[in-house]
Amino acid sequence: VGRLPLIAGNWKLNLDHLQAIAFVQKLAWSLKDASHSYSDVEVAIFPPFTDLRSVQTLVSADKLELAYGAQDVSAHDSGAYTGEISGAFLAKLDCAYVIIGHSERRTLHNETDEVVATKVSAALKHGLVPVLCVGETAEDLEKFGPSAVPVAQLKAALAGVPATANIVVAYEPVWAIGSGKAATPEQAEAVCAALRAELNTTLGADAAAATRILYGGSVKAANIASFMREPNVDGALVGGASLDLDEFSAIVRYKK
Ligand code: G2H
Repeated sequence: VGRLPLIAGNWKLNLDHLQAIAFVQKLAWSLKDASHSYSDVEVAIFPPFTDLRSVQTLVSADKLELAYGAQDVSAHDSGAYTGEISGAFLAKLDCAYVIIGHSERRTLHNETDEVVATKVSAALKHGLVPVLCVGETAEDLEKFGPSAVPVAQLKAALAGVPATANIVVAYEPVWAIGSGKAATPEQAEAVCAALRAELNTTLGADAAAATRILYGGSVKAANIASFMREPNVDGALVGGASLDLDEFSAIVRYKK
């Protein structure tokens, strides 16, 4: 279908800037290893804010084919917002992406659909591609079935997003995050297909065809290929396994 698969590593609150430098150097070395080539996959990492300047320096100095972004962004550009980081600052560090609405932020930082929508607009305004996370809890799943909550979260986040916007959607069932219990490929495909149908309704056929939809939640080298075989899964958002160099390299080199 012409969508370039994206393998994205969400480091969460792990690896300080010195550890990030060592990790990115080793990752770059591993990805360049010609005996284990991979192709037609975009690789992105999402380190903590304080690592981004170091990552920018490494990527630009060594011309690495490695995209990166932040794990959150402020809805505001500047001003009296203690502790916030704006999209303008991230853009200056050459971030391509920013994760928005991760379930850990929705739950631990009370981010509502309205906040998420404002952050999506803020990211787009600064030329960042939002990696918009949606997903249902185990309770939602029981109450509303598999697609209702993720689709509603997507719909809410798209308010004010133009049809031509470049966004990535990540479907992360909350019950599969960090639990070691991934969704089945069939479950992931069903929700990703429903999300694409919503993109089609809200943004139109071109956006639905072009937008990458990732699966996230306990992705590892042993299960990545099974997800990538599904027609509506265009990549993965990887948490725990993205911190293990060999595991992450193996995920990037998945064979369908
Ligand atoms: C979901 C995922 C990364 P993990 O949070 O966004 O983490 O792969 O550890 O389940």
